[in-house]
Amino acid sequence: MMKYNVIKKQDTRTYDALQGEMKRQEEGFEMIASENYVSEAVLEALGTVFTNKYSEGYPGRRYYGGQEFTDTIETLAIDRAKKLFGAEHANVQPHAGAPANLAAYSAILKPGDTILGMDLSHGGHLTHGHPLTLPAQIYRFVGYKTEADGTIDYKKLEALAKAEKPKLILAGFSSYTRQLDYEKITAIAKKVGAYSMMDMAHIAGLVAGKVIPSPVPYFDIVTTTTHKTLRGPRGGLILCKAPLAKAVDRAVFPGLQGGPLMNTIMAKAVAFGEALKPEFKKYAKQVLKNAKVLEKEMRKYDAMPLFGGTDNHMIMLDTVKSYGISGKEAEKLLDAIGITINKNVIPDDPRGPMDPSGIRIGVPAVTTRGLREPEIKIIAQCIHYALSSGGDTEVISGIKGTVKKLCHTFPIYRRVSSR
Ligand code: DSN
Repeated sequence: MMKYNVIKKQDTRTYDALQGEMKRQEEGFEMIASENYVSEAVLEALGTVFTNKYSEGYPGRRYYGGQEFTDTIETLAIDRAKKLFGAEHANVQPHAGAPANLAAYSAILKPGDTILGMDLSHGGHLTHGHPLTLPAQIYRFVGYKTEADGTIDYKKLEALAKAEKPKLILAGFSSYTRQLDYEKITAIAKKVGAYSMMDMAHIAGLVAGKVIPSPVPYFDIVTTTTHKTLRGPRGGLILCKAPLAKAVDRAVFPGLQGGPLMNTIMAKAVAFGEALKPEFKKYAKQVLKNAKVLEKEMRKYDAMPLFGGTDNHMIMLDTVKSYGISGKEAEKLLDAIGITINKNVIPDDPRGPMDPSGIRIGVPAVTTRGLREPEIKIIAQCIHYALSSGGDTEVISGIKGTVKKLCHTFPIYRRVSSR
């Protein structure tokens, strides 16, 4: 692990905050479904001199000189992304998921066009049409919802598509736990003459590890972040069919962004290289197993996971129904025992997003740390007892001790560096 001695000497305030964050990460379990622990190689790449370089344009077509090594790095990242996902084209420059989505929309749509996307409270994402976002001011979003059993009724989706005549049908989610039927969604898009796009940010690592079906062969465009299950640096990625390559590249630069973050692109190349290794398949498989165990254990405690269970890396719980407390209260109780999760809206949540009815719990990060089925059972027990504790300080401090002990058995960076 890096020592950060120069920062320590030069700037104690930022150094102290860094030490605090390192300790926080080591002594607690990260169970926010969208987070993970990158490898030391990815961390090193983020701190390289590539951060000094301006590289507007694309490999072989840059606006400034001195690009022989940035071109090598970006070409490596592109080639590895294409290989990893079997994609016809990859753009590795989006700074994050939101700009990747906005660039993708602008590559194929005109302002005012209609997009059919998943309703936020049913698992969709802010960038899929929340009224407070820029995309929602540019395009007309119509939401589709899940059914009471947690599935999507594709006949209803088709009827909605026929009525609304979208130019784009958007799949993807940030808090939906079931497998989507890519074939059905893209067939509906074809029927109504719409483009199809999947935001696979949450499940990209599971797709890369080939433990769930890939949307890449089906959709015109697939966007993702690189830092969730994919375990790379914070960043975005757009994959698309060859005929859309030019439009996508133009939409990213100069359409939306300026200079790419070359240190991040190096870290993406490193992470894609890691995801191409056989060990990553094992990791992805274990993520699925751990999530299933978490689901089963919570069921034993009568805390019923939403959407009928999980097919991916996370579960959703209605804490009001299961424990008589809001998602915000649940988040606070779990924070107190050293397990970080996030409060989350549930389908058609009667409560607001700052104090919703549920929580989302994910296992990608703890799986990177080395936790397997027996430890997930302990974690489930800790979660259940904390949520049932009524905030009793003795109970909370007892569970916190158990969590801390388990954390010491599974240090983050010794494990990551040896994988
Ligand atoms: N904030 C991410 C998540 O937690 O799902 C999505 O952008």
